[in-house]
Amino acid sequence: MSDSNKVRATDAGDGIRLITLDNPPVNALGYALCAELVPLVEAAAKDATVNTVVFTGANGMFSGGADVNDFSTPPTAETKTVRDVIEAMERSNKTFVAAIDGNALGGGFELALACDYRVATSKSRVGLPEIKLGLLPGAGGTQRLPRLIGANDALQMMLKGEMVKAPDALAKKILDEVVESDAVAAAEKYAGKPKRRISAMKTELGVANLGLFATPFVVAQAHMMVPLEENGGFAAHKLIDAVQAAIELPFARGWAREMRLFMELVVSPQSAALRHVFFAERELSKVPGLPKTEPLEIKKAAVIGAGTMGTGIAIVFAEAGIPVTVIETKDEAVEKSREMIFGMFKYQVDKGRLSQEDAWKRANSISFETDFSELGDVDIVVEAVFESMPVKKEVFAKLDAATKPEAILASNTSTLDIDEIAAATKRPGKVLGLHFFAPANIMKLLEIVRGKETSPQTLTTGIALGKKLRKVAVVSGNAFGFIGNRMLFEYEAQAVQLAEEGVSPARIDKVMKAKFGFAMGPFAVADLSGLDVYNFISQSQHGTPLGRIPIIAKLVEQGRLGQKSGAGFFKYDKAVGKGREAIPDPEVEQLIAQLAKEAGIPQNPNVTDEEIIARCTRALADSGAELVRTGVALRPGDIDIVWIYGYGFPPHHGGPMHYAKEVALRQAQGDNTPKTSHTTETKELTHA
Ligand code: 3H9
Repeated sequence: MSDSNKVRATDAGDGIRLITLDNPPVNALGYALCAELVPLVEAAAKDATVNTVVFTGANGMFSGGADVNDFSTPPTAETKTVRDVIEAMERSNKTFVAAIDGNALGGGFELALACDYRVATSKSRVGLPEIKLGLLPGAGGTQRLPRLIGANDALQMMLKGEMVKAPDALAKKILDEVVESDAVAAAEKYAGKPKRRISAMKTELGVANLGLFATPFVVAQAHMMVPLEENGGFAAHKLIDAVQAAIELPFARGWAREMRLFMELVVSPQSAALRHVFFAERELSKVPGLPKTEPLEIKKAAVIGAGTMGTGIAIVFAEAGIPVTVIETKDEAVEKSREMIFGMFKYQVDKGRLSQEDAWKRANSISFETDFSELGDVDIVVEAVFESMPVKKEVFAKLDAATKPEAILASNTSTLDIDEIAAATKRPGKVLGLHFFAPANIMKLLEIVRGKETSPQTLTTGIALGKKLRKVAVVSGNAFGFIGNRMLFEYEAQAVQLAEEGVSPARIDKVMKAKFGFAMGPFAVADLSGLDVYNFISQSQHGTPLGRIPIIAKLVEQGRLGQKSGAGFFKYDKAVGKGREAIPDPEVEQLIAQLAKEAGIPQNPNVTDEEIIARCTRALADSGAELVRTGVALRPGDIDIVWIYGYGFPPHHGGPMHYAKEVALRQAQGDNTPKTSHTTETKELTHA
C-alpha cells in the first residue's frame, strides 16, 4: 500500500485497511506525518474494496498527540495537522475503528474520538492533557468528548488534563471494548459495522433538573473553579468557552470556534512557558559527558533518622515498592514516625487511592532499627540527621563501616559540602547528595548533588532512582545551597532590601503571590522555613546577613523564629487559619524602619508592584545565571524546574530563567510592562 518512515497502510483482508502510526518515540502526529496520513485516508475513502479503516500505533503507543515542537513554527496554507486528517475522515463513508495499545493522548485521542468505534488494551490510557501545555484540545476534543460523555464530565477530564485508564474509560463509555492483548484483532471485529460519528450527536449537559438554566450553570461553575485568566487560568477559560460552543452550537460551528481559540493559545506567552517546562523536564536526565553505565539495582534501602524528613523519605521508598529500614535510637521519634506513616497510608485508603491490603503492605515495608549493624544488605542509605557537618561526618564514617562496599551512601543535606562528607568514607565515588524537599512524600522535586568524586554509576543510579521514586530529579553541582536554596537566599535578600526601603513585608508577599502567582510570598516562605535556620546559615556563610540590615538576627534574638514560634516577619494565631496564616505585624515594620534609618538606607516609598516583581525575579535570574556559568546547574531549564517544583514559582511564567528571557525580549521589542497577573484567587482544578 503505502510505506514511509512514519506511517504504514496495509490491507488486512475482509475490506479492512490497517493504518499504523510509526513515528518513535511517541507516534507524534506532527505536520509531516499528517501530510502523509491525509492522502491515506482519502485513498481508503475512494477504494471500493475497503469498508473499514483501523488505526493503530507501533512502539507500544497509539499516539502522544500533535508534535509539540511544531507549535513554535506558524502553519502555512500547505501545512497538514490532525484536524485535516479528521476532516478527511468526516468526509469519508467508511467505518473507522481505533485500536489503542498504549497511550492515546491529545491529538492522538482526538483521532480516536473521530473514529466510529474505539477498542483498547487494558494497560492503555486515554486523555486530553493539552491544558498542561497551556492549550486546549484543538482537533475536535472539546466538541466530541462533551457529546460522548456529557459536558460536565468532559470539562473535569480536560481541565485536569487527566489520563484515564482503559477500564475506567470503558465505564465512562469513552471506549467500546477493553481487551487484554491484540487490540487490532479486537478492532477488526467492528469491520463493516454502521458509521457512528460523534459529530452527529448532541451534547448532554450532565446536570439534572436545571432545564433552560443548565448551560449557563455548567459553564459559569466551570469558570469559577479554575484560576483567573492571568493567574494560570488563561487556557482553562478558553477551553470552557470551547465546551460552551459544543453545548450551544451545531458541530461545524463549534469546530470552527475551537480552532480559533486554540490558535490564540498557541501564540500565548503562557503556552510558550508551559511548553518550555514540558521539554525542560524531559531534558533533566540528560547529563552531558556522563559515560553510559548500568545503574545499580536498588532492592533495599535505609534512612538514617526518623524525623519528619527521614519519615517522609522512608514513605517515598515504600510507595515505590522498595523496602526500607529506618535507623533511629529515640523511642519517642520512632513512635511519632510510625504514627505519621500509618496516618499517611490510611489517608490514601480513605481517598480511594490504595486498597487496604496494599496500604498495609507498604506501611509494613518500613521497619525500624536502632543499630547500624542492621544495614549489611541495603543497596542505598539516605542520611537525614541534623544539618551539622561534624554530625554528618560521624554518621558517614559509621555507614562506611556498616554497609556492603557497593552500597551507595547519600546525604539529604540542603546546604553542606558533599565532598567533605564523602571524605569521611573510603568510598567517595559512592557518595552523592539526594536533597528531598519537605514534605518529602508530597514534594516532587529531588536535587541530586554530584560531588567531585561521585562515580558515573552512582550518578546514573541516583537519576534512575529518582524516576522510580516518581520524583522530578535535577542534577546539581556541589556548591553552597546547591541550585534551589542558593537562589532562595538571593531572592530573600532582595525581598529584605525592598523592606528596608520602606515596602512592608505584607505588600511584598501580596504582590509576589497574588499578582505574580508564587504559591507563597518570600517572607511567608522565610517564616515557614524558620528564621533561626536562615540566621544559622548566614552566620556560617561568613556572617553575611540577608539584605543590608541584620533584621533576621534581631527577630531571632526576640524569639521570633517564624511560624513554629507563632511569630517571625509575621504573627501567627492558632485561631486564624490553624496558625498558618500570616498576619502583618506593625512592630516588625517599625523595627525594619528603625534599622534602615540607623544604616542610612534611602527610602523608596513609591515603588510600584511591577518594580517589586522585577527586582525579586531579577535577583533569581542573576543568581541562576551565575549557577549556569559556574557549571553548578547544567542548563537554565533545570533551574526553572527546580523553582517550579520546589519553590512554587508559577509554571505559566516558565521558571525564573525563562521569565527573565521573556522580559528581556519584550524590553528589546520596546514593551517595558512586565508580564504579570492582576488577580488574587487561585483554585486547584487545573495544572496550568
Ligand atoms: C496536541 O495534541 C494538540 C491537539 O489537541 C491539536 C492539534 C491541532 N510532541 O515523556 P517522555 C517526546 S498537544 C513531541 O520522556 P514517557 C519527549 O520530548 C499534545 N515530542 O516518555 C521525549 O523526547 P526526548 C498533547 C513528544 O514514556 C520523548 O518523546 N499531548 C511528545 O515517560 C519521550 O517522552 C501531550 O501533551 C509530543 N506530543 O511518557 C502528551 N510527547 O526523548 C505529552 C512526548 O527527545 N507527552 N514527546 O527527550 C506525554 O505526556 C508523555 O511524553 C507520554 C510518554 C505519556 C506520551
